[in-house]
Amino acid sequence: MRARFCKYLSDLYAREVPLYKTLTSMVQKTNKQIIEKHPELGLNVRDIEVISAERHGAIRLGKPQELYVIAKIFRIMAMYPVDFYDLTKSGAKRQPVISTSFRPISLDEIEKSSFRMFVSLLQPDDRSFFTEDIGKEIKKNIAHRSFFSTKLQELIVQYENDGGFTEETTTVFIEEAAKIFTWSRQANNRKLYNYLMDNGLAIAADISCFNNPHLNHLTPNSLDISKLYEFMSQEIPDNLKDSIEGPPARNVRILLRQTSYKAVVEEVIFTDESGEKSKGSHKARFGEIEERGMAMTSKGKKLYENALKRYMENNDVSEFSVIPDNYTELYKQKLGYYIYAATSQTKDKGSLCCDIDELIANGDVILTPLRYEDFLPVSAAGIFASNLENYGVEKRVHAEVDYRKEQLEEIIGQQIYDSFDIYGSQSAQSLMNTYQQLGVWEQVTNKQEIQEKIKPIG
Ligand code: OOG
Ligand code: NI
Repeated sequence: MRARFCKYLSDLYAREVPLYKTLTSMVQKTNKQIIEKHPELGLNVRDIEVISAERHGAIRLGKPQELYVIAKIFRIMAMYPVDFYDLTKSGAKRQPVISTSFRPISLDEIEKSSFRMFVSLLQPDDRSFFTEDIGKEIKKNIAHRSFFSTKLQELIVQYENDGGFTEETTTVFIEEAAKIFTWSRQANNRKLYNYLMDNGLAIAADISCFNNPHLNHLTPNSLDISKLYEFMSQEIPDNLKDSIEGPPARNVRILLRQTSYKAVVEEVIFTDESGEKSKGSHKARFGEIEERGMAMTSKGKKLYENALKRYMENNDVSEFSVIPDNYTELYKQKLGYYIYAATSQTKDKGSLCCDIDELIANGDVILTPLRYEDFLPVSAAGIFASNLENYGVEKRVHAEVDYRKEQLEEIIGQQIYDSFDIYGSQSAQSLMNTYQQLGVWEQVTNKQEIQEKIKPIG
């Protein structure tokens, strides 16, 4: 269902934003070249459609109730909230939203479709962004909006009662759910809109002066963002951002690299309170691309974050060289997550030891890096800022609001998973399976430590 939904959204977005179509065909072209040039990736050109169909989307909501229902919808597609992102603190590019991402969790589900959605919730009560009056006006403006069709609400209840859908209801569900994210061209409260735009709060205008959360972007996955970026700067250089967010180009890909086009100008019709209509334009939606690499442990991610902090101060890209650029060293220093697997050629199982490093060195066990399935707060802030042409908001008052993950959990009515727990659990599970397969599990001395990492998730 998730794969079908992703495809449906992609077709819809292609009709709404012509640039997106061009972008996806460029992604497919470069992905094909990469697969052909790098057989060591183990990818098959025949799978090009599947590989190039990977997407993440981004939407922005205005009210807690909206997030509550959205979470139910994603839950039906086996997408769970993972990690909490507080964008109100991200330095110069801070935005008045807190976020999470809904994504599949198990490796099986990720393989079926890795489709994920970055979901942000506006904080109109945050006085470091909004005056009391404006906060009130925003809330009033969206108090009565509802973009969940009656049919969709019925289907959610039906799913929760029956625990599944028929083929037919699945199709209707996908159509009704996708309607939430369409571009309506209809805006309202031009006075509020203008105020927010003039005061560096474009995101609040994008959220609160429209009747539904249009899809902000739908990002195809690229196997080589540097190459794709080069291609894009030749083909459609206009409005392409002049840098790539995330770690610099390396041999071993880590975390997430992204870049985008600046937002396209779209025509809107404003309706004011008296019902009078006027023409205007809005700039928020854009084309983004990404490349995903290995998931980093908390130690590895800290190294990256500290390097990034220094890099942002001194613009010296060599700051990132503290992160080793080969798998052996990354493994040795426990900076990345891996899946362990027993190799088939191991015959004389009786003679095996249970020292994992030895097993790896002898070729009895192989490692495959786990891919990073989440987002990066600093990159996200950069993405918000550049597509809104809104590089940060001067603090109105200095009192910072303390946002916590629990707040979003309460709204969603469900736990927000920690991505380190997920990667750690998947890695530990594969390690245990491998030991068992090799028949050495009983001799393993740190059984408990491994078992403790395995968590029931999803
Ligand atoms: C979301 C920005 C975050 C990403 O890829 O980091 C994001 C937004 O613009 O609403 O999508
Ligand atoms: Ni994005």
